[in-house]
Amino acid sequence: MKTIVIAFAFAAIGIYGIAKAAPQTCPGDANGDNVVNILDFSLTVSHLYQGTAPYQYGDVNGDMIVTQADLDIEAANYGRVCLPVGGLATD
Ligand SMILES: [Ca+2]
Ligand SMILES: [Ca+2]
Repeated sequence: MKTIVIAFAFAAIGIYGIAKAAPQTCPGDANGDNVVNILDFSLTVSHLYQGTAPYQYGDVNGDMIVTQADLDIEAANYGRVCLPVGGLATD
């Protein structure tokens, strides 16, 4: 049973890119890939008006619910590309 739960969790991450965004470093980045684009909108819209843990499933403002406010932040930052924490690799 534990293996099934872990496998499901990895599958969910693969499908939705659910990695936690770092709102302080990349506002509007819902899926944590350091780019604000249609994938972030898709993640947020698919969880609209759902409660969640902070900064998960499209909650980019951390208020634990996915709303229009999250979409507004994504829209305001659309196209933003952020450096990953620690900067770029040099080799
Ligand atoms: Ca993103
Ligand atoms: Ca929110």
